[in-house]
Amino acid sequence: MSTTQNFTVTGMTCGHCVASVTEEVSEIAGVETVEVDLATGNVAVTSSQALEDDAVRAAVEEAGYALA
Ligand code: 9UX
Repeated sequence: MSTTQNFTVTGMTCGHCVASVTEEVSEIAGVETVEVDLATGNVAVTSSQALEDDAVRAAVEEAGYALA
């Protein structure tokens, strides 16, 4: 059973930003899919377990961006 959680990332302005965030968030344990909407900054993450906000925050910051 997968769960979907949505986060808002600030600072993304191009497709390479999207790729970086997608790559980092995808590495979090349990994550199955990552869908990033560049226009809104929404990041929809499906995972096999609930994600800690701090884990997502760390991944987003590793990519060079921030959680709203
Ligand atoms: Mo695109 Mo994003 O050149 O920080 S990678 S703006």
